[in-house]
Amino acid sequence: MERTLILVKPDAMQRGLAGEIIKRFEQRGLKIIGLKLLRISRELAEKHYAVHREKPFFESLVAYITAAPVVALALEGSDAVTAARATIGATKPSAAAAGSIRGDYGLEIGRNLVHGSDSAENGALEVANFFSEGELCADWARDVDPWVFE
Ligand code: DAT
Ligand code: MG
Repeated sequence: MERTLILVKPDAMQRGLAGEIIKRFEQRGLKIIGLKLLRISRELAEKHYAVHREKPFFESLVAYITAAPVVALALEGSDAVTAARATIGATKPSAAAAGSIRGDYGLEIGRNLVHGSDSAENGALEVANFFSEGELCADWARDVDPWVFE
């Protein structure tokens, strides 16, 4: 089972889309093992987006992700990273497929509503950056699991 970190970004929070966004991952069958509301600190934002540190958009990216509280979700499932990124849609919302979160609710790259980890390795690292082990319910089994996971 893979883990992925999802962030409902500040624009989605301001627009009242947190429930809608969480619902889509839940309905897909991904298992919620962590969920919280937090205001991302500058320090955590810089760590989370460290790979983009040298990019021209880094400062605006940090300002955006720290501008309002976010909902952080830790999800688990088979192929969770790929599945979640398909549900999220392409980075640039104007080009994201209709039916994806970004394709249904977004237009601009700097207001793309949601984050999802890009590899299984980063999924595990990012979940650990946002949740302590004690904050995760890592071992709960859903009655429906045999009907979601073969
Ligand atoms: P994703 O969020 O789809 O994984 P990413 O990891 O490449 O995309 O980039 C992280 C965020 O940085 C992305 O959600 C929006 C912003 N971003 C990426 N490329 C950008 C660009 N060319 N101009 C402005 N913002 C950009
Ligand atoms: Mg990314």
